[in-house]
Parts: sequence; structure tokens; C-alpha cells
Amino acid sequence: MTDIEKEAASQNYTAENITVLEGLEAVRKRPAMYIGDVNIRGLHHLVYEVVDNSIDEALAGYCNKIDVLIHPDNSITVTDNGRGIPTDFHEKEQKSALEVVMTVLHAGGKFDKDSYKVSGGLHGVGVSVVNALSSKLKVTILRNGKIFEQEYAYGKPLYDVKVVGETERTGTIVSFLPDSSIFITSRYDYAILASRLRELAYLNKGITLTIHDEREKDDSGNHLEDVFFSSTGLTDFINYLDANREKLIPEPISMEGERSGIPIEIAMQYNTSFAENIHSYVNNINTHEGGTHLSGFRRALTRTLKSYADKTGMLAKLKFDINGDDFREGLTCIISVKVQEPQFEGQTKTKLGNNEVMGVVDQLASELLSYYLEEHPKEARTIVNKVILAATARHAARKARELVQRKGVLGGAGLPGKLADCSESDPAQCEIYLVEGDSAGGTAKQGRDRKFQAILPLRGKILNVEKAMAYKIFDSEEIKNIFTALGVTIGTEDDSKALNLEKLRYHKIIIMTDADVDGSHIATLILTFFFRYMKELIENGHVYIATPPLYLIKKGNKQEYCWTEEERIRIISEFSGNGKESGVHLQRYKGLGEMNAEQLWSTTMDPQFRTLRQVTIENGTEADRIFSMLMGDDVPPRREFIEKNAKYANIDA
Ligand code: 0RA
Repeated sequence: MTDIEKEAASQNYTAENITVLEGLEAVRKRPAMYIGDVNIRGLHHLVYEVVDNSIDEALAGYCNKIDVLIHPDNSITVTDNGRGIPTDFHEKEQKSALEVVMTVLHAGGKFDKDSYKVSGGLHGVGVSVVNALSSKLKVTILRNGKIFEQEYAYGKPLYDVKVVGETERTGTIVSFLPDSSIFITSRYDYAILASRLRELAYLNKGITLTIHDEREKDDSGNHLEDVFFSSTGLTDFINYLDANREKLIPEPISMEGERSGIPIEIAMQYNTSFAENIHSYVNNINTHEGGTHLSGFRRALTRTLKSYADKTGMLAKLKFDINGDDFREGLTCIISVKVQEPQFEGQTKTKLGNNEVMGVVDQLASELLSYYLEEHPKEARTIVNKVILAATARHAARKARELVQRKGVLGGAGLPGKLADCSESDPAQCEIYLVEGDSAGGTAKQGRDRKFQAILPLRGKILNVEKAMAYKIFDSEEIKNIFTALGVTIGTEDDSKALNLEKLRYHKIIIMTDADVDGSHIATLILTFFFRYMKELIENGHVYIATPPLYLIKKGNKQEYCWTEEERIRIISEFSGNGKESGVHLQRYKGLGEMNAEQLWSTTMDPQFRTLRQVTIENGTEADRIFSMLMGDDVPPRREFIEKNAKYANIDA
């Protein structure tokens, strides 16, 4: 039952009341309640909602192809080859079943109780929500030899369902144009949609998902398009995520089965890195905050590997104990479960709460992993040796950390000497600028508002945490300074690497680097460090990037700053007037150091005028892959990524 249905049931409302209680007007009044927000995320959510319905049809076994088209006007068409939404007359509602599905909230699954419906939680609000939030929507159904059609505006039908032709095929085609009076942005991002479709192809093997962008052509004159299909699912997913890591065993370990009616799929691989990369999904939704499925797996992994290692005597010589973290260092893993009535909890409602799931995942994973270890003794030894290495390194890390703590560097005893702190004590009001270089740091110290702005200069390139063992990060002066200044600690001893955010001393952490290649490299290094060791900071929206201007243009006593090439061209032509360019002076800012304190304040630090870019994780799984690529050893894919994204990141032109 949905919350609304539960509420209705508890008050003795009948099904009819529900539709009265909640019509599509409610969706238009409070769209964020249904799709999260009315910004980029919500806009893309509309597509996910329609695609999810087609995925459900595929999981029921009736559909294997889903196509997404982005049209030049940023409208979207989603086509599937399923059975087609039923179009027969619905007695109770006195209209076509299709119209009911498209115009009544939560009506999607009502015709087919037995069908395997897994949508729910974040998605699964129903295609009627998409209809309500579209200025135009057209649905075409291929079914029973006929082609049916109905169109809507703002969720209201423009005519009754009509037959417009004949066909031998079956399927559902939904085209919609998001209502521009509701959404703040209207432009679809190809990369965001493509990465979601890729993810869905890996999570649901055997389905072909395609995307085609009619808006722009690439350098060779073709429209962007991609076809995603995986026959092995999670195994392919792991190989994709680990493409830039060195794997320890030839093929990922694949575990799959159903327990108590819950389909469970797990694939895992160990690599030579030191990061833990476990991604969990419930009904195709990324459960960023984990939950019972993840706990079940972690328990099974620790217990099963430990017992194998004990049994084979590999731990006999070890002088210290092994803990849960050691089993997950260098592990890339995907867990995907399908749960009929998921309970989502946590701050972002991405934590699975269903208790029954923990035991079944534990059971299946223990059973299949033990079996694997018995069958693959060579791989099993490799894995256990990696775990022993991790434990040894952790032991060394503890020693290093204790040393550091004794000196009072970590743990809040003293703040770093280089930190120029602010006077305000309420963290919610405070900001810290992490500034590239001592000289720009000095300028920032002079230019800042010392009441709420703190400055921490960082010298040169910080440690590449992607390549360093965990204990190394405590050797790095710059990283220790960041930890200490922020006031947060990470628990590495117990089973959780969770960050203690309560002690966070600044709610805005702003990375300020030069607007050149080195600067963006340093920003990426800092972000990688946050992503690997302080992900919660990013997830809770605390991390920002400052945007210093690229140019200063002067003429006489007029001057203006520019942040983009377009602005530069526009302002130069404004200043030149009648084609007279003489007297127009252009200064290119190569580094922060070229600005004086007043300029840095007014362009980049003054809350009234500055632009901060908030760092978000749109797709955690994809972000993980990109960081491993950007920071890894393999140069060609990194160059390719940077060249592909150069349009957006062209800051050293
Ligand atoms: C309800 C019942 C049936 C199919 C569907 C909905 C359905 C919905 C969507 C949404 C997008 N694509 C879809 N494909 C099918 C089953 C009808 C039957 O028994 O034939």
C-alpha cells in the first residue's frame, strides 16, 4: 500500500475517495512532492518515470526493447515493445482504461494485480504524474491489431481514445513536453539520461535500451546516440566500473538466486586499489544510504571469507586481528534486489528498511560465496592475501594515526597554523575557502570577510588518494590540515567509515583554484579526497567550487569582469561602440594571484556577487568510475574524457 492508500484505509475511505482526494491538480500544485524537485533532477525524473513503467513490463517478461528520443524542442519520446497499456472500456470509471492510467494518480498497476511490479519508492509514482507536469503529452498504443491514440494538455485529455490505424505489433509510445511554467530548466542533459539507461541495462540483463538525441550533431555530423545491452548484467557492470583498475581475479564472482520470493543478484571483484566501492540497488533505485540488503551482504562476506581463511590456516601467522573493513578494501561490488513493498528510510530516503531482506541476502551470499571459494582455490588465496595486506596496512595506519593524534594534530586539539579562522562560531554561518597556493591564500586572507570566512591555503598538489593506501593520507600535511580545520573525524577502527558531521566547523566548503589546467587538477584531487573519505560532505551539499573571472575589460573608467568567452565578446563589442576598439583593455586572469584582495573579494568571495557551483553526485556509481579513471594510471581514457568534456571545462583556452 502507498502512504496515501494506507491513510485512506485507516479512515475507511474507499478506492473512489482516493482519486477524489488526490487528483492531478495536487501534482501540479506541489510537484516536488512527487518528483523531488522542479530543477534538473525533477526534469530528468519524468523520463525515468516513463522508462520505469516499460522496465516493469520487461520484468514481467513481455518487453525487451526501450527507446528514448530527445527531440529538438526538448520533448521526449519513450517507446517500448511490451503488451501496450490496456485500452478496453473501464466500467467503473466510464472511460478507456488507458485514460484512467494516464489521468488517475497511482492507477498504473490496478489492472494486473499479478504482474511483477517492482517500481516504488522514489520512482513509481505513475505516468499520470508525468502527464500532469507536461504541457503536451501524446500516448500511442499498439495492441489487438490496432493503433490507439490520446493526447493531453496539462494532464487533461483533449479527446477520447481513438483508433488511428492498424498494426501487427504491440507496444506503448509516450511523447511529452515538460511544462515550462513548472520546471526551472527545460534542457535535457544527454549524459545524465544515457548514464541512467546504461545503469538500467546492467541492472536488467537482456533488455536493449537506446537513446538518440535529435538536437545536436557531433564533430562528424552525427546525432549522439547509444545502445545499451548486457547479457550478463552485473558482471558486465563490474567490468565497466573497474575498467581503469587492475583486477585481482580473472572474472567477477557472480551470485544470483531467489529467496522467499526476493530476487537477489550480486557481483564482486577485487582490485589493487584501496577504496571500497559497493553500490546497492533496490528495484533499480540506487540505495546510496545502504540498508538491510547491504548489511546482509557485508555480514556474509566477512563471515564467509574469515571462515575460509581460518580453515585453510592462512591466518595462523597473523599477529593482529582482521576486521570488516579489511574484507572490503579494493572491493568493487554491486548488490541488486527486487522487493515488492520496499520501505525506504534515511535522510534521502535511499536506505532499505525491510528487515526480512537482511537474512535472505546473508544466506544466499554465504552459500554461493563458500561454494565459489571451494571451487576456485587459487582465486580464494589471492583474495585472502589481499585481505591480510589490508589488515597489515590498517595496523600501520593506526600506528601512524596514533602518532599524529599524540602530537595533537588530529582530533581538534589545535587548528592548523596556516588556517585563518573566522570569528563567527555558528557553523551554519561559516565558510572555509581551500585556496591553491600560499600567495593566493594571502590575498584571500586580506580580501575576505573575517566574520564568517576562513581561509586555508593548500600548497601545490595534494596527495592523489586514489593511488595511496589509507594510512598514507595521514602522512600528508595538506590532508591533515583539511581534516583538522573542518573538525570532522572518520572512524577507521570500527566497522563504519561514516563521517562525524556534527562537529563540522563550516557548512560551506569552497574550493578556490586558478582557472587553468593545474588549478582544475588540484580541484579534482581535492574532490577525489572528499569523494573517497568524506562523501557525506558532498551528499549533504556542503562542497562548492568558486568561480574566479577569466577576464577584466576596461575602457576609461568603465570596467567589467567576464566569466565566459561569450561574455568577453559581448562586453568588448559593447565597450567598443561604433567599431572603435581602441582604448579597450583586456586582462586575462591566469591565476588567482593576479587579482588584488579587493578584486578577489568582489568577484569571487562576496556572497552578493559571486557564483558558487555546488558539487553534487548525480549518479554515485558513475561518479566512482569517473574518479577512478581521472586519478588512475591509465592516461588515454583520462585524456579522452577531458577532451570530450572540454566544451564544459574549457578553462585554459
Ligand atoms: C497495465 C496492464 C498491462 C500492461 C501495462 C499496464 C503496461 C504499462 C506500460 C507503461 C509503459 N509501457 C507499458 N506497457 C504495459 C497488462 C495488459 C495485458 O494483460 O495485456
